[in-house]
Order: sequence, then C-alpha cells, then structure tokens
Amino acid sequence: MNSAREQDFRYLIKMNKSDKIFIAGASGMVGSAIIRNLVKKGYDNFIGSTRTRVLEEQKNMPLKLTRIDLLNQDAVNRFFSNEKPDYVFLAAARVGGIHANNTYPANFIHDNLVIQSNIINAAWKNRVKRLLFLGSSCIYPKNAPQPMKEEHLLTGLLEPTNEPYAIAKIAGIKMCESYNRQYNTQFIAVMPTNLYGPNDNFDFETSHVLPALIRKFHEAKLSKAKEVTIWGTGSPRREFLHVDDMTDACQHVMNLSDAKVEKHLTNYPSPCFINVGTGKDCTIKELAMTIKEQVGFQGNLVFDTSKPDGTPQKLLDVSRLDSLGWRAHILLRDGVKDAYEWFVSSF
Ligand code: GFB
Repeated sequence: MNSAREQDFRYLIKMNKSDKIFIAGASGMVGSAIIRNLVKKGYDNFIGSTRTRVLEEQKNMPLKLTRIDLLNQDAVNRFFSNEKPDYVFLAAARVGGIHANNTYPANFIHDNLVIQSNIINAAWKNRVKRLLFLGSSCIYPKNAPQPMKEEHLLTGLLEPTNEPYAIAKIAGIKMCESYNRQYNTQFIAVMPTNLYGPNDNFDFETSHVLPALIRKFHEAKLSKAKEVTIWGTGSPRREFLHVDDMTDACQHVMNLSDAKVEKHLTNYPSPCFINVGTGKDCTIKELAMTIKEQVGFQGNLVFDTSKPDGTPQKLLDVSRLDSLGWRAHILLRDGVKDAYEWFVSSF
C-alpha cells in the first residue's frame, strides 16, 4: 500500500525524459553527481557547462558539454537563446574550504554573484520551466540557533571567514525569490550542508575538511608518518552529506508538482529556499577519527590551533524537506568509505 504522500495525485513527476536539462558546472562534484543520478533514472537529454576538465566517467554519457564562460553575460544569453533548456541545475560556483574563503574573498563574492546573476536572468528570459540554485549552509548567522531553520536567515552576523561567499549565496536566494514574485518563475534555492564524495577537490589549500583529511591520512599511511595535523581545535561541529544524497534531493525537489512548489517553495513571504542535510553532526575530531580508522592510519592526531575553527556549529533543520517526502540515507561511515575508495582509484 503506498504511503499517503505517494497517493497525492499532485505528486506528479515534473521532468519528462525528453526535456532538455542544463547542468551549469557539469564537471564539478555536485554537477557530475546530478548527471550520474539522472542518467541512472533514464534521463538522456543533457547539456552541461564546464570551465575545466572533461571527466572520464562522462565520456560515454548522453551529455553534450560546452566550455561556456559563465562570467560572460553575452555568452550566457546566447547559450540560453540557442539551447532553450527546460530545466536548469545551477551547480556552477567558485567554492572552497575555510582557508580558500579566507584567502580569496574578492574572487568568491565576485565570481559567484556574476555566475548566478547571468544564469538566473537568462533562465527567466528564455522561460525555463524550473531552476534549482545551489547555495550553502554558511548563509546562516555564525551564532544561529541550532539546528538552523530557513527562517533564521539574516537574523545575525555571518561567520567572517566565509562572509563574502555567504553574501553572494544569500543574494542568489533573493534573486530567485524576486524573480518568482515579479515574473511568476519557479526558481528554487536548495541550501546543502557540507558536501563530499566523488570528484571532490583534494587540494590541501583550497579543499574542505573531509577530502583534505582523507588525503592527509592516506599519504601519512603510505609514508609511515607518526602524526597527521588537523587544523583548529577539532571542537567545531559539522554536518556532512554525501553528494549522491544531495543530488537525489535535488532531483526530488525538481520533480515536485507545481502545486507543492507553489504552496511550499515559492509562496512569498515563506522562504523560497530549503535546507538539505542529514540532521546529524559531529565534531571535527570525531570526523578525523572516522577517517583515520577508514584509511587505516596508525599514528597520532596533532591539532594546529593557529588555524581558524570557523563557525562553531552549522547543523541544518531538515524538517521542511522531510515534510516534502525526502530524507538522507547515506551514513557518514559508509560515505567516507565510498569517498576514500574513489580517491584511491582516481589518484
Ligand atoms: O570544511 P572547512 O574548510 O569549511 O572546515 P567550513 C571545517 C572545519 O574543519 C574548520 C577544520 O574548523 C577547519 O579548521 N579542519 C581541520 C580543516 N583540518 C582541516 C583541513 O585540513 N582542511 C580544512 N579545509 N579544514 C565552509 C565555508 O566552512 O563550509 C564554505 O568556508 C562552504 O564557504 C562550506 O560554505 C560548506 O565548514 O568551516
């Protein structure tokens, strides 16, 4: 017997297999996972933008890749006018961990504001049926009540280490909301917690904590090092969502019926964005111990407190997405195992 949700006649699958789907940022960790997820579900009409590499895994996929400069408004407008996508996953962004955000604030605010503005405006001009804008849990105040609800947005000062990036993502949310109000578009912003998984960035200087520690422990194991350095005190708490869960949530939201979207996600002044997370967090030290065990490193942890901790906690309240029929299912231990296996097979 189906649950009440599945029986809801409005719970219709929105995206047809023949619709043209544009993934901005197709070679990134999230963009490539969205394509993987949708190909598995039988979709085969994709066009993707990439600034850099062509992924080995995508060479045999039904995907047309274009090297469009998303920072160039004319190029983006020409692209949309020529390709006329039906659905857009806006997964292109300049992203990075705490050190990258702290070191390149101008790049983070400029590039993200320009990329999202170009794509959101072109999506409206070309009557895209639905656009999904990917933000980040760093949009919430540094000392927001935990777990953080969508209504906590703009209720306090942001975390200084990533304020420029957060401001850009908040502007993206407000652009979606404003176009929905003025032009009756369906532009939805999804706010994921810290993501990890295949095709992540493992560069020590610019990566997030989870991939950085996978690489640190792996290299320490191979070199038989006695210790691994963890930045900060190890006491901040973080929530981690595997990118395959994230893309499943993105597809779920993109397939919600118009009735559900208009009632729950674009009905201003209710927030037009939605948290995506597991609803569980751990300390950085607990994460390090999980990765240490998974990698099989036998040495010690050393904490470098000259490095910033960043925000003390940023656990998302996921009850809205749960009420719309989705919850995460990849456990951190299993997700770390998958990410480590991908790393070992790729480097
Ligand atoms: O993942 P992360 O760089 O970013 O750092 P945030 C999370 C925590 O892990 C911080 C600690 O307390 C770091 O000090 N950490 C320990 C490390 N060892 C390491 C390491 O080797 N590398 C890194 N990178 N961290 C980001 C925002 O904040 O969250 C982004 O800056 C984005 O804009 C992202 O929002 C989701 O979780 O602190």
